[in-house]
Amino acid sequence: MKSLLRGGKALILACDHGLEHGPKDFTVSSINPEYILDVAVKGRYNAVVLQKGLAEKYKENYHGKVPLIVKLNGKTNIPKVEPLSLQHCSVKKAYQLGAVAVGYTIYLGSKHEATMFAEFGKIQEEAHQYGMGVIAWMYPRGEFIQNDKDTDILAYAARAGLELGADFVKLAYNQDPEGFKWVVRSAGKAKILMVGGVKDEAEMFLKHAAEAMEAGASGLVVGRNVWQHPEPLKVTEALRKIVFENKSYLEASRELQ
Ligand code: FBP
Repeated sequence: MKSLLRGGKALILACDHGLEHGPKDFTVSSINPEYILDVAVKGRYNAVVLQKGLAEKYKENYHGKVPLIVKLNGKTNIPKVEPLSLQHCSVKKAYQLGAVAVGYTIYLGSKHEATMFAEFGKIQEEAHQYGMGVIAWMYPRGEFIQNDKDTDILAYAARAGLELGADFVKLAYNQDPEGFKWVVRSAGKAKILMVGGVKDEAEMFLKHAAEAMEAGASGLVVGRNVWQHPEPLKVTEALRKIVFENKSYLEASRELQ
């Protein structure tokens, strides 16, 4: 299987928000996918996450410059219903686009979780046959989830990702360094990647990233906290210090000056 990791760690840039949230996440600059792909290349990210449409139309902006992860499902945030996200891109298509891995969101706890489990199961087997890694976006969501950052529910999400065959489980940091160690432990040999989330004050985001890494995460898949920042490459360098050099968030924060 092609490795996403460098020295056992990964810093991945996500740009699948146009489908998930719509253009409101972007500025006049970042509405152009070329802007974010330029950050992915110049920031030496381990990979960039794209939906099929961007992967096809902007190939010249990433191909041979930064590895590709294709997100195979996705939904909008318009219907206020129990979350369900279904596959819209095949594993074969991701392979033809040159992807090193595929991503798939599972809304753990949703009334529709069984549908996503079944689809993910097929994707996982096919992706491994093609030699591609599999990243499960494990998001506890829906009317039965009271607190999606609860340590027990995140640990459950991590474990479910392992049981379902994910190589990487991407989930939110619960802002509890001790509790997050249990989340990481629950994932066993599946590697935990921290979700970036809604844009935070940069130093606070770096602090949480450093805590998650100290608790045993293998890296981050980050979007808005990088490309919504006016200096995305400075945030990237700070994150590189934390992920690849084990620096403290205070030391890493110097990159922001
Ligand atoms: P961010 O770092 O911007 O949070 O990106 C990670 C991500 O999982 C994206 O891949 C995805 O589009 C988005 O967050 C989903 O966000 P939401 O929390 O609204 O479901």
